[in-house]
Amino acid sequence: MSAQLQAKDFASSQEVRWCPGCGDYAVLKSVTKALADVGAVPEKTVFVSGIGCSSRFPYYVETYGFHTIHGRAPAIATGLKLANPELDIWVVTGDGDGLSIGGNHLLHALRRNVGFKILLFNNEIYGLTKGQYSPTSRIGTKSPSTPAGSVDRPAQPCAFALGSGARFVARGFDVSKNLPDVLKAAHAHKGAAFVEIFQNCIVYNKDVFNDFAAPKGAEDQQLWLADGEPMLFAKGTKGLRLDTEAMALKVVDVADGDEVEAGTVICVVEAMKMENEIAAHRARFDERVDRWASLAASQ
Ligand SMILES: Cc1ncc(C[n+]2csc(CCOP(=O)(O)OP(=O)(O)O)c2C)c(N)n1
Ligand code: SF4
Ligand SMILES: [Mg+2]
Repeated sequence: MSAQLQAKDFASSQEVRWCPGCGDYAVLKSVTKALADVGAVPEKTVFVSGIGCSSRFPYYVETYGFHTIHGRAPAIATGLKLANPELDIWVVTGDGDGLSIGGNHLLHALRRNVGFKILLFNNEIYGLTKGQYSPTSRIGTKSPSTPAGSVDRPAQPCAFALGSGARFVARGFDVSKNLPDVLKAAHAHKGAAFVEIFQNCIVYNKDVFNDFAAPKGAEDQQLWLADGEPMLFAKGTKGLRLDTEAMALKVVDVADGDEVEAGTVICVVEAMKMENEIAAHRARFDERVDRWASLAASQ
């Protein structure tokens, strides 16, 4: 029996061409750690990417890989999964690759719930082509293609994934120590698993995520979801409550750690998903039965 592989065994011998200090290095480290932890088999693992700095990823992992066409990684990964369902497939894409030219392909992979993991490296910019604004750039982003500041409202990758029918949607950021666990949870999911990873492009969009990702003080802005746990953050002093009038989450102070009093929302990821689906199906079925019954009665 072969020995358990370590994270270093999943790092390839290729020369890494990302800029020194790019957040992609940290993501690579988390991915190789997650691969080792889940006992990935290199010859059964494939990384498929499109075009962009992030899409250079397959060169740097010691598995099979395809560096494909701009925006088309989900299509190629779909073919791969159909041809060989046994493969463990990871798609790596960027905010430009996945949401500009490849938005359509991403939507259909999620809608069809094809069994691969999709890692969208969101640096809110086109890194490879020298810093043009992307679909996720914030309003006012100055770039070679928006010299006066962008005016378009940014797309929200996780909202896009949810709207496309994704069953597993998660977020992390490049230097987070929790990222390997997020990746392992995605790996454990059977259908399409979507993970948005905030990634610092130190050359063209430096520190845009500092308000929640900087090493100092930013943890007060982070809320790590755990199944069945209340949504608390800032060392348990703040939580999220559902404002039922606005149907939106709002931040509440959790006085003396009493999350029940504060009405903090509980995260029940798996159970909620199933229950919502069953309830929606049942409601639609009941509605149809009622309609048929009243039609029959009126004839
Ligand atoms: C058909 C086609 N159109 C445009 C390009 C130019 N191009 C290459 S990468 C890229 C955007 C990459 O941005 P993103 O996906 O965010 O990756 P990043 O470099 O930021 O990681 C573009 C527009 C291309 N290679 N092919
Ligand atoms: S341009 Fe930005 S995203 Fe690309 S390698 Fe350099 S720092 Fe990373
Ligand atoms: Mg990008």
